[in-house]
Amino acid sequence: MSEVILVTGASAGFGEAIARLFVSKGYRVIGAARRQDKLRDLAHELGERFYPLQMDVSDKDSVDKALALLPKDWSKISLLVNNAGLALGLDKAYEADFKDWETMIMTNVMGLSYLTRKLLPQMVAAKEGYIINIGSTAGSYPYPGGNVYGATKAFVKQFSLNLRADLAGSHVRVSTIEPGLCGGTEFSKVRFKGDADRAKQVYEGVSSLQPEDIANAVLWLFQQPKHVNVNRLELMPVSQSFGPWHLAED
Ligand code: NDP
Ligand code: 8X3
Repeated sequence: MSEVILVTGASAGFGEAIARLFVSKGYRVIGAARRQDKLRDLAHELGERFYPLQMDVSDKDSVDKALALLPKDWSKISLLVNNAGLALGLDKAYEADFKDWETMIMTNVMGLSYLTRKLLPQMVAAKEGYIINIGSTAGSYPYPGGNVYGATKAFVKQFSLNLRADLAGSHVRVSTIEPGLCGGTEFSKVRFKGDADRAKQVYEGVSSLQPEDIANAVLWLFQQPKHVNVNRLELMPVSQSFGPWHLAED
């Protein structure tokens, strides 16, 4: 039986690309997300090496119940990819919607923490396993309107480093992948609440990263020798770079 990876947010974007790539390489993939229809379509396409698992990562009960439903031969997970996440809005902090902040924190911070806490004990007991968390350049570099989204991704980065400290000697690996601008996903459509035109403008005229680039990074990390731990992997499209200091007039 081939190794099992669990990827959250498998119904779109990075998660879907990760599922496709790992199945094509012979692994078995549990794909988790809320939208069952999307997971079913993917299961239809990918066949018996893909196991669709409906869950809302922001709801601990939903995570617990979904994981409890896994058949025994799918329950030893070699790699957890905490990918489910979202940005909502691009408003300044003094104008942003509290509900959006709560949803981002519950999904990007608590969702990732629930899955990690649930699956770590079996990895520690087995003295092997790997957790790859999807952070973002937004967790390192601030931008206007990035307020809580960027802060949730800073959490992802620091939580992952702190996990490394707790897991020393356990042989369990932890990495963060921190991508910059990446097109070909639903990310901006979700951020702009379904405004497809505004979402499209984000990527116009730029060769942005693509979901397959992130999937390749996940596979590369997973296939490194077991004594190697890449702590952080930051990726940007070549056309993305840094802004100068911003000085506001008094
Ligand atoms: P998409 O919007 O295309 O995909 C997000 C996935 O997360 C979907 O499958 C969605 O599934 C799932 N998801 C969202 N909320 C929940 C929830 N509560 N429970 C379970 N699943 C959930 O975005 P991307 O693929 O672009 O983003 C994936 C990750 O990468 C995110 O964490 C994002 O912050 C990060 N990222 C994205 C970048 C980009 O430029 N695109 C750059 C850097 C990081 P469903 O709606 O079916 O539940
Ligand atoms: C997504 C990249 O720059 O839109 O994490 O925040 S960005």
